[in-house]
Amino acid sequence: MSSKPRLHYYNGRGRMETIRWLLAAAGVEFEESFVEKKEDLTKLQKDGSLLFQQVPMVEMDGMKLVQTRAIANYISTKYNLYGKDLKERALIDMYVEGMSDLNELFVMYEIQPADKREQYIANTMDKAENRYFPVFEKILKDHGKDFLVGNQLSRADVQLLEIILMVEEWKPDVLAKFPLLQSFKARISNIPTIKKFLQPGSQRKPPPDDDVIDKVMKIFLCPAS
Ligand code: GSN
Repeated sequence: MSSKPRLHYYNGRGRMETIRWLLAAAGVEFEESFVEKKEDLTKLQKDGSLLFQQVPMVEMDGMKLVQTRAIANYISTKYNLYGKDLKERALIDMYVEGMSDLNELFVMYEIQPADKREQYIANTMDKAENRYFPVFEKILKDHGKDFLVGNQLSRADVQLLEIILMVEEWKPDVLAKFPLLQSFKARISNIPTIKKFLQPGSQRKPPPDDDVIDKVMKIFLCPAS
């Protein structure tokens, strides 16, 4: 039997992408079972695999883990991406919760009606540029180290890089005003496990296209027939 974690989700970013990033950063190989249609979700729900009838779900270490935050916390703790003490962990939690709020806007993009998407993304970019990125630029400046917290890689660094790259897909020059975020991006992208994840052919998912959005709508939003 395989001992690799198995990720159950649709073949797109959504809430699972951060989990993929954290495992990849930790150098952990994983397998994926894609929920392709409503029946795949119904099957997982009926066989009792999903505590709250929802994905993401990750099978690892003999558990069927659900709830994105709980999964990310477990992986971060297990692979030493969660700071060296309680205070570092508190900082990481604050930073990561801010990133999650921004990330959630991208997750929700996938369920916006077509005629609302342009305005929705403009609002999201405004939040990134004027609320969140200035905060992380300042944190790097005040801390004066290579990483957001302490002196070693944490989930905060991994999740910030994930979100920077996502925002850049919509606005390539978004870091122009943020020199420390530019050097942070270069530095963290160059960590071998992360560099590998950024190569084509990795399990990193592309931005959602119309097909993925259509599939997500059919699996999660349409009532079962
Ligand atoms: O963060 C979490 O894992 C949960 N608090 C929310 C998970 C969730 O909303 N899952 C949806 C899929 S949309 N994005 O991940 C889901 O599985 N819905 C199916 C249902 O029947 O509720």
